[in-house]
Parts: sequence; C-alpha cells; structure tokens
Amino acid sequence: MALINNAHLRDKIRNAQNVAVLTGAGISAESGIPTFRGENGIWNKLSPQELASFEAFYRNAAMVVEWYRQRRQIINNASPNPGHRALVEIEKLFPHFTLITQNIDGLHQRAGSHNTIELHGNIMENYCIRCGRHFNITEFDHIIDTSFDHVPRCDCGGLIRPNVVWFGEMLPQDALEHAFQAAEKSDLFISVGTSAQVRPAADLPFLAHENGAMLIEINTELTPLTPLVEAFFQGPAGIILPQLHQEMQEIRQAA
Ligand code: BV8
Ligand code: ZN
Repeated sequence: MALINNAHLRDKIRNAQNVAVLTGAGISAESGIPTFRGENGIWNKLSPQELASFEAFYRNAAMVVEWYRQRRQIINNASPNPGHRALVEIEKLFPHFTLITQNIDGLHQRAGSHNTIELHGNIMENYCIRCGRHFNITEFDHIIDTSFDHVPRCDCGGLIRPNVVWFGEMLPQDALEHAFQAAEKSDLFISVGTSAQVRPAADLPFLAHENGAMLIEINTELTPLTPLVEAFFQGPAGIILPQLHQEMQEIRQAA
C-alpha cells in the first residue's frame, strides 16, 4: 500500500529543491530511548521543569546530573534505527536538505546525517558555567564520582553542566537562525516524531507552511500540527521513513 497517493504531493516531491526535516524524541523511540510524553515517558515521574531547568540544577545539581548520566547510559547502549538511516538516504535525493533535531542523543550524526542542527544541544558535552571550560564524558563522570557531594565542580569553582538547552533558556543563536532560515526556504517540510509543543522548535513547521512549504508529518499519534499537513503518515518512524524514502526515490528518478 503506497504512502504517497496524492498527485499534489508527488509533484512537490518531484520538483522540491529545499527540504527541511524536524525530528523529536519519537524518532529515537525505536532505538530504545524513552520519549518525554509517552507511556513510559521520562516526565511521567518528574516534570521537565523539575529536571530540565537551571533552577532544578542550581537547587539540586547532583540529582540533575545523575538524571543526565542515566539518560547517557541508555543512549550509549542505543543505536540509530531504520528511521535515522532512512533520513540519511532521503538527504541524498534533494539539492538542499537540512535536518533540525530537538533530540540531544546524537543518533542522527551516528547514523551518518550531515547538515544536522541540534536545537537543544548534545548530552555528551558538558561545560563550566563560570569559565566555559569543556569537559568530555570521562572527565565529567570522574569529577562527579570523586566529589564528596556528587556535584560536578570545575577547578575554578564553577559548576559543570550538560551542554543542553533547559526550559526558560535561549536556544543557541546560530542553530536557531539556521533552523528558521531552512524552514522559511523549504518547499517541503517533514515533521517526524514530535508532539509539536515545545517552542520555538514547534514554530518551525508553521513558519515553513506560512512561507508556502508543503508539510508531511510522521507520528504514531495526531498532534497540533496534523490539521495543517498535506500528508499525515501514522505509524512508527522506523517503518514509515524507509518506505517514504523508497517512494520519494522512485518519484525523483522518474522525473
Ligand atoms: C525558551 C533539552 C525563552 C533538555 C528540551 C507557554 C507557551 C509557549 C511557550 C512557553 C510557555 N511556557 C514556557 C514556554 C517556553 C518553553 C515551552 O515551549 N514550554 C512548553 C512545554 C509549553 N520553551 C522553552 O523554555 C525554550 N526556551 O522559550 O526560552 C527565552 C526567550 C528569551 C530569553 C530567554 C529565554 C527551551 C525549550 C527547550 C527545552 N529543552 N530538551 C533535555 O532533553 O533534557 S525540550 C525536550 O522536550 C525536547 O528537546 C523536545 O523539544 C521536547 C519534547 O518534545 P518531543 O521531542 O516532541 O517529545 P515528546 O515525548 O513530547 O513527543 C514524542 C512524539 O513522538 C509524540 O508525538 C509521539 O506520539 C511520537 N512518537 C512516539 N514514538 C514514535 C513517535 N513517532 C514516530 N515513531 C515512533 N516510534
Ligand atoms: Zn571553570
């Protein structure tokens, strides 16, 4: 059963020059990484503001860094899934392709994606909030394990934090700029595995649509974005994306 049975969408895929993709936690679900809002969602136990915020870190750095260490262990044992790999192949079909992710797990890069924008940072990177010194994971874990209160401190006395964007924090300016530009320029914008609720990331598909892009959404459930899309492919990204790649390749080759 073909995914793409809409002539309008076929034409768009045939002629598209600029394609942008936004991914969320859903694309890593099949790699065994829990999403935020799913049934075993991370936030079911503790709310995001209690964990993914500077206030939480300042109040209880040991708890927050332990939470990130647990997430890092799951990510280290995870591998890119067919959804990540299909995006690497879809990238090759179009002259300009930008992959924008909200995920901090680095799985797109491990799958081989190139032009990747990490809107919310990367869990494998850590830095001192006072002097800005970067620490790799081995150094970071050693500092946590050898400190009397498991609070990671730099030699300068500053706290060391994960290089991720917390709630209430600005996104990295250049990443956000590039993401907005890619959305504005896109002919085709594909939203994959995101509940489309956290802003400003969630604004990207709406901005693309305002600028004339055709939207495709891949998700196991409906989202606030679904009413706006040309095609909603309901199902796991690891199943849908390889099939979408196959059909896009046939359309582009027949052109
Ligand atoms: C900022 C990094 C301001 C850390 C993250 C009220 C209204 C509007 C906005 C706000 C508001 N109150 C506060 C805000 C701003 C806030 C926000 O948007 N809050 C929301 C909750 C309302 N945003 C911020 O704070 C941002 N900063 O606004 O700064 C500012 C301005 C000027 C000056 C100073 C400050 C910062 C937001 C970034 C927070 N950091 N992550 C970490 O990971 O620990 S957010 C984190 O949550 C993710 O990065 C992601 O963005 C979000 C989770 O969303 P998803 O990725 O979509 O995951 P989710 O679990 O929700 O959904 C998974 C989806 O996949 C589901 O739809 C599911 O159906 C689907 N799925 C599941 N399995 C599969 C699947 N799909 C396909 N296949 C499958 N197999
Ligand atoms: Zn320092």
